[in-house]
Amino acid sequence: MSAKGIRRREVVVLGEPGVGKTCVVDKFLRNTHFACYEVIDPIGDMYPYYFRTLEVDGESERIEPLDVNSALFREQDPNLNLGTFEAMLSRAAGVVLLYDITCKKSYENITSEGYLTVWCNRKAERADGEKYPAGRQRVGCVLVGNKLDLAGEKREVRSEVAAEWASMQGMRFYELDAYNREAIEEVMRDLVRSIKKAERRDEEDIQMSKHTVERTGEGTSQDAEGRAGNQQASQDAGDQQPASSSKSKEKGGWRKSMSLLWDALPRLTPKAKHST
Ligand SMILES: Nc1nc2c(ncn2[C@@H]2O[C@H](COP(=O)(O)OP(=O)(O)OP(=O)(O)O)[C@@H](O)[C@H]2O)c(=O)[nH]1
Ligand SMILES: [Mg+2]
Repeated sequence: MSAKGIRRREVVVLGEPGVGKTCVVDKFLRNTHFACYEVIDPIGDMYPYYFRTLEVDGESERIEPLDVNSALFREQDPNLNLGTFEAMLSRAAGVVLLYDITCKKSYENITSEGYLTVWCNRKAERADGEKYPAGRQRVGCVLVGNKLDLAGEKREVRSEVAAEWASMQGMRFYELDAYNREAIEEVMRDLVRSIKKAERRDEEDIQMSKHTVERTGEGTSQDAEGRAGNQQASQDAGDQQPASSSKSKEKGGWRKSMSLLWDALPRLTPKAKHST
């Protein structure tokens, strides 16, 4: 919370290369037109514009978007300090999962590995040491298909398919293009709502688990709580749930840990997911 009572919301715009992350963020922050897009110096040029304050349901929210390339997490470039990007995902209050409606692969990747990457990097406990009963800290999330202006000739991802996936994860879904600042603002407003809901659910879980411990005089298993939470979340639209309580990057590397997580998560892989 800032001095004036305005809450800071660090949000990550996550997506494959070329989906329009920078254009969307730039439009939101500076209202510049993506046709004039050029590579900008993130410190010298972007820094003065790194946040915008929006009114959301009568409250001022300071939104600080960071754009992150989801391909970085699987490329394993030894020259890259992946920790910086993992920290962004761990810290973020919310995530915009962005894909390009003219590129099926960008949709497939963000709704599988991209989304799992978010969960893998969420915190297991709060700063005060209190563990998240669901296994990981929840995150506000929305799914967004960009480049809607090209839908006529080039669409590769049907909106119904993306909408169904988003609804199964309990998140809102939008299609827009980087020309449309109002639509991007609406996405950010909904993301703030999703963030608030995620925070509320985490708090409720913690209170509930304290209550259970007081009543029974003993703790409950972390795994069992995580699974119970997942079942609840799949029935509860508008709420996302941590993917798994095990962060097993150490054993067998990124691909192996991803596939282990994936196997453990049937609810994240609806059969119709990739039938675009
Ligand atoms: N037609 C159309 N083109 C877009 C839109 N958004 C972005 N583009 C174009 O898509 C290309 C990639 O946009 P970027 O914003 O650089 O994409 P990015 O996701 O930041 O890409 P990386 O930084 O390489 O990961 C640019 O040529 C943009 O002009 C859109 O809504 N419609
Ligand atoms: Mg970019």
